Amino acid sequence: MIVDAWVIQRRTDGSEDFYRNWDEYRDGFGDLNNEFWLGNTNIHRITIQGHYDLRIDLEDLEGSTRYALYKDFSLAPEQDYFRLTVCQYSGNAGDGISYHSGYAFSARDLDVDASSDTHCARKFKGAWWYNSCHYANLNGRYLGGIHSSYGDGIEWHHWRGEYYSMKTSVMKIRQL
Ligand SMILES: [Ca+2]
Repeated sequence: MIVDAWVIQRRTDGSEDFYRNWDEYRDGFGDLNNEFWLGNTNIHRITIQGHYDLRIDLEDLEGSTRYALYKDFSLAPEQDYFRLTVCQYSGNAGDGISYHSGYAFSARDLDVDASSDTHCARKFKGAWWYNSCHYANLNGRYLGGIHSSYGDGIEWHHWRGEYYSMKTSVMKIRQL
């Protein structure tokens, strides 16, 4: 049986800058063997082929791991700002992503989030399907554990909160 599976994001060591513009997130960037974003156009094209699960694996600096799993992951086309859809959380990390389902993708140079008075991508130094603003910021700065700035690291609200940046984040999709 051939399993159609893709890693769409990986953070491991801070070697890649993730504070980037819309076009770079659209087209993808980084090193496929290490840190990268696969690209929103690529992800959109993959996810319109069928039903995809999203699995997020997180690791903190103490070596603890957590995961979150969602069904029916898809991204809308670019003209709809790569709007996110996910359903049915399961896992042990807590549900950091349902809050972002239905929202457009914002980047450093494009604010299409749900907050009228905040440019969430700039405030939190990432690019994401920001609502107003986030319960997860996996494209934030690689800050390596506890940090004093608020919410701009690789954050996962329901596990380590907004002052702890993950050691590792991997986002994978898989067609069932
Ligand atoms: Ca805004």
